[in-house]
Order: sequence, then C-alpha cells, then structure tokens
Amino acid sequence: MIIEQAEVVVTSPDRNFVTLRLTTEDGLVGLGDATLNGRELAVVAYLREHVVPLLIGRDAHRIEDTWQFLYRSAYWRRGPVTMAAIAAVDVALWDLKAQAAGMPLYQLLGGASRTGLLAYGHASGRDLPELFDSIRDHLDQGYQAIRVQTGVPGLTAIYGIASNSTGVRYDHEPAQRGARPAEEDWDTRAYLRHLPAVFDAVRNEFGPELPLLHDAHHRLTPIQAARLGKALEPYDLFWLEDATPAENQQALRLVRQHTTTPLAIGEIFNTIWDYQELIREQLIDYVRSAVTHTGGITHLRKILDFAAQYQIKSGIHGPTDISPVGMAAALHLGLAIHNFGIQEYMKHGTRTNQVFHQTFTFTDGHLHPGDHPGLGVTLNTDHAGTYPYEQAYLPYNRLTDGTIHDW
Ligand code: EZ4
Ligand code: CO
Repeated sequence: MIIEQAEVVVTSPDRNFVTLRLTTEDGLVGLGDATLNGRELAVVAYLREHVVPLLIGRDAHRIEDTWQFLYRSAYWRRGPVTMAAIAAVDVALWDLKAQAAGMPLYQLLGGASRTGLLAYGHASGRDLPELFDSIRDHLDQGYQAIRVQTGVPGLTAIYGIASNSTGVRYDHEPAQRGARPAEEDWDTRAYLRHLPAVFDAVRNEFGPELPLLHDAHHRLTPIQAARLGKALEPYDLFWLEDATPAENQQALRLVRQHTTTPLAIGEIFNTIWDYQELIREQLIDYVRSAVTHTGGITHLRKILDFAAQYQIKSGIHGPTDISPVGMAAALHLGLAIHNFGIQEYMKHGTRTNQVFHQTFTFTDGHLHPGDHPGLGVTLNTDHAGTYPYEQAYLPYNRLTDGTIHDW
C-alpha cells in the first residue's frame, strides 16, 4: 500500500480546517486532521515543506514506524505544530489501513467496548435565564451531560459564552476572524464569588442527576483552584477542567489535596510526557487531549493505556476546531478503549458538514462512529475549494489594570 500523493487541504467553511489527504497507488484516500486553532498555517508549512516529501513512496501500512520516523528524525521533539502534523499523518494511515481491511477503524483498535459514547455539549448564557434556556435547548437535542459556562457580573466578554454583551455571537467557537485577536477581560475574584451560586441555581432547576461540567480555562492559581473545587463539591460536578495553567504539573498536587471535585486537564498538551506526573501520581481524573493535537491515535492510545493503570479515563477534546476527521478519529478510539470517560461534542455548522461528509451518529446523547470502512469521513474537495483560508485568532485576556492574563 504505497503512498502516491499527499496533499494539504486548507478550507474555511465555518472556520479554518487543515486536512492531510493521502492517496495510495491503489486509489484509496485517507484523511487526517491537522487543525491548530489560530496557528493553522504553521502546521500547513510543516506538513507541506517537511513531511509530505518524506511520505511519497512509503508503505502506508507501517503506522508505528512512520510515527517513530517523523518524531525521531526531526530531532526537534514535541510541540503543538509538530504533534498536529504527526497526528494528521497517523490518522490518515489508520484510515487507509482500516479501508484496506474493509473494517471501521474501531475494529482494528480492538473492537467496540460499548454501544455508544456519552457526549457533553456546551450550554452557556450571560445570565441565569439565558443559561437555563441554553441547557434546555441542549436537553431537547438529546444531550445527557452538559458543560455550564456563564457571564460574570462586571466582566463584558469572557470565555465560553456563545454571545457577548455587544450581541456578537461567536462563530460556534472562540476564534474570531480578523487581523487581530479580540481582547477579553478577566477578574478571578469576581469569577470565584459568582460561580458557586450559578451551580446552586442550575442544580435547583435541573435536579441532582444531570452530569454537569465546567471549564476554568487555565486561569486560576493552585490555591484559587483548590478553593473553587471545594466550593463546587455540593453540586457534584462531573469534572472541573483546566483549573490551573497546564505547564506546571505540580500545581495539581495542591488542588488535589484540597478537593474531591474530579479534575480534567490536557487539551493543550501534546505528548505523554506532559502527563507523566499527573497520571503516575493520580493528580487528575480525565485526559483531555485530542487525537489531532497529540500525535494521533497511535500516541493518544499510549497515553490512555498509561492512564488506565490508574483508573484515569478519557475526556477527549471535541470543540468545533477539531474537524469532523479529528472527531471521527476520537470516536473510533473512544469506542475501542476500556477507560472511556466522556466525549466533548459541539456540532459543526452546515457548511462544514457539506465539506466533510460524515457517517457518525448522535442518538440519545450518545455518539457512534458508524460502520463504514476506515474513519467514515470523506472530504468534498470541490466544496472545500470554495472556502479559502481566512485569518482568525483566539482571544486573549487583560485584567482590569491592563495586565495580560492566561486565556
Ligand atoms: O478554548 O478549542 O474545552 N474546550 C475548550 C475549547 C478551547 C478551544 C481553543 O481552540 O477549552 O473551547
Ligand atoms: Co477546555
């Protein structure tokens, strides 16, 4: 199964996506997602200039060998750009191998360990009435687990709210098109005062059973995160995500000592080394890495197998900046592993769904990758070509005194 052609397709239907498309001599087409939100073209250049020339003529069956070759022969290891590029190659090779075998990819990964994947969606509102409407809307769509984000009094534009006070709706996700990143404001004390009351109100309205999640998006110090985890204990969160900035694994030890609120982290990690202490010392409960940003199925599987030894489960990142290709890869992996926890799922827009034809399903709050050979996603290159790349940036934060803060 020799790789004859490797193309990097950039398209921007509802937002920018980078897709690697491998074609074999036998005419099979495999897809891999290489989308790195806000830094897309860096991965495009890495792939086009440095990886594509190495792929032509290789045996597409040699997935582990190709992974090790790309990782070790670069000499410069890790990092989001490198690992997204390797991920795209890895997923495209798994797609090809499963198509060649005539099986859905999850079969090659060991077969189904469950009938469907519990998914959570993103409810949000500037205030409680808006938030309650959003939760009800998600329940109507069938979601059985819900992430809750709200506005904070005194702050005008903060992470996770589908519309801000200027009435401008995010295009499904936080990156915004334009030549400069949007500035948002942040005040940790105001947030810490406000959030427990929000969860109190949500539990009163929707009862004790609904799994609720929350994303603190890297903004807290360890002691602030510990306090928040403790304050939220009465509301029985499924998880508190990214409580502290991710680089310092030690921070989680302090948080852990103070709270029984389950902790999830890792959407911006890119290798198993970022998790080494967190997993071995059981400082977290859920691994947030995406297939797309963590070296593909081959590497994320190793992280999740390591995590399984410590009863730590998957919580694979699934915002709209993961393309339908990256999402399908997550679903095949999630269906196969034993230590599946939950899958994040924000729906893509109609333009995206025209560019990427998908066969995965969402029924009664559960995702299933479908039973088509391979990933089950095809790329309509004609449609893709009608949506050229548009510059977009993730926002950034300033405190009230003007200091840049973690976003
Ligand atoms: O901010 O994917 O849990 N989900 C998240 C996302 C991230 C974006 C960044 O590109 O934190 O919304
Ligand atoms: Co997050």
